[in-house]
Amino acid sequence: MSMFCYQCQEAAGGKGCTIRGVCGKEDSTANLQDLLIHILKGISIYSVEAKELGLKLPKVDHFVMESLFMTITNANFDNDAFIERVKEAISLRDEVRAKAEKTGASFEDLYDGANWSGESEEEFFAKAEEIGVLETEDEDVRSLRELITYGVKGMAAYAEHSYNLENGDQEVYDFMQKALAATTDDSLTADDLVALTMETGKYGVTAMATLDKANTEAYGNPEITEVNIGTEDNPAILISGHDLKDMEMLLEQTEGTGVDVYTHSEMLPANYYPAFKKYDHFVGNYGNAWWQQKEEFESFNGPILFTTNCIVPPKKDASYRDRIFTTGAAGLDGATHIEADHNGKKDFSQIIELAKECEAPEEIEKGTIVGGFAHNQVLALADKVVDAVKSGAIKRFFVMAGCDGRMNSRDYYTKFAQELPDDTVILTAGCAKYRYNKLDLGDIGGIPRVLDSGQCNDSYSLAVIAMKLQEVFGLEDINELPISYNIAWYEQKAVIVLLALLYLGVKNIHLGPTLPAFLSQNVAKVLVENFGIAGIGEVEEDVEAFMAVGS
Ligand code: FSO
Ligand code: SF4
Repeated sequence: MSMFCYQCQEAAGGKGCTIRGVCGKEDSTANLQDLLIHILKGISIYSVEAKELGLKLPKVDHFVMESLFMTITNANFDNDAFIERVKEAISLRDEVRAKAEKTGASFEDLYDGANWSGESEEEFFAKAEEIGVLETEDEDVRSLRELITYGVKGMAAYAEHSYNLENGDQEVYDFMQKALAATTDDSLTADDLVALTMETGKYGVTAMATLDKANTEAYGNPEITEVNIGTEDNPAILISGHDLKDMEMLLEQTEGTGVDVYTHSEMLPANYYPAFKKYDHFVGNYGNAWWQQKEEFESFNGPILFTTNCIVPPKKDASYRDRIFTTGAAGLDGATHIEADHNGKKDFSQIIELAKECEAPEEIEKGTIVGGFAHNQVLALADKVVDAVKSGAIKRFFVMAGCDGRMNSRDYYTKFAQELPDDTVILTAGCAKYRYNKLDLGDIGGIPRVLDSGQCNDSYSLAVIAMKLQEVFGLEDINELPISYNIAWYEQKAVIVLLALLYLGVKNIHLGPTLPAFLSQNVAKVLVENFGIAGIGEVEEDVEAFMAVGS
């Protein structure tokens, strides 16, 4: 079986994975994911038309969103889950087509994904050989179609978290389907697709703003917090991923059971929310970014709950293999998946029971790290920050949001943070922070030099902060601010964050450790010429070049 995937930063050889994913994705899983996307595009062709005729399709909205999320890098490695999804997708597609036709729509010369049907696993695998990313022959059109699709995947992840908090966004659902359908339209020119890429950024901003609202309405505004990174003596559960609703349910259900809760990787920012701080058994954060899970899950000793990516498939002899649970869009062959009931409630009792039989976590470090600088907290300190900029105490801000990853070249970001002059402040979000959040970089008049606003979706907070500073300083253009952007990317949520920043007018973003494999030379050229997108180079030269801007 062959495969082709180039959606993340680890794409083999900087080109694409063709035998097995560097992420651990099997060729069979990659093929099922491609087939699912193929049918989702078919569903979208019908749903766009049906919605124009006035139909409401909440089932489609949720199905398309959740399915997109399942195909994100490191989210789901469970073939059975994808086989089931493809079957459901085919039946939902046919249902939507029938509904649209009843309302008067007619369809001709349709995209294959809008017509093709199969029932068995064998048929699915045979079909998957014919479709996928490479079926678009023109390299530039393919590049733009994939850039849009990956942006929409990232958007779907954020929209799903909002949905779980009963904060849906109809325009975001509609756009995801419109964009998927547009990637099948051969009449669209490269210019049309560039315009659609920008529109993807626009809806990315909406999706992140909605999630910010959903999270803060439910759990309060993140506040400055010293997060414990040591351990206690009780058995415990480690929760990873991004879904705060899952976090809430786990804390509620573990209360009074004698089982503690720790966050891992992207769940760290849960520690900053007032609603979660009230739980005494919520001890703190254990370990580092997702890619260090193999060692850290061994020493944690207790069960691990993945609410989203990033999962690293465990080795066959990994001691923690049987301690892994997944929920939502996450999935792993052999792990127990916890489904929500029809009210969205999840029963985590089997995880809690398992935890009680496990040893307490082994302490791997001690101390605290500071975070919680989302927009509300930073704006509460606005006078102090503005004064520090006016007096020259803060010379420049560096937005270093995004992802961490296992490539050695990501050392660049640790060294870059160390090399930055003392009169600079790092604004971060996402798991990228683990490259420098335990370095003691000090503070500037009480303002820490690393301000962590939260998860990758909280990059939205960084944009709000920038827009507020623009207003305070009375600047016409956001790019006149003393802010540089040196962003680390890994998967498709970082793609939507990037497109959102471009939509907001941010220019000269540096992206590393490598540029996306899915950017063709011509598409990369458009991004360089219109937005000043650049890669990274050597640490010292880059720091010097960034500091020279505007001085
Ligand atoms: Fe990281 Fe993984 Fe948040 Fe991503 S844990 S890499 S961009 O899933 O979503 O930052
Ligand atoms: Fe390769 Fe990334 Fe695709 Fe995994 S998600 S198969 S590492 S390009």
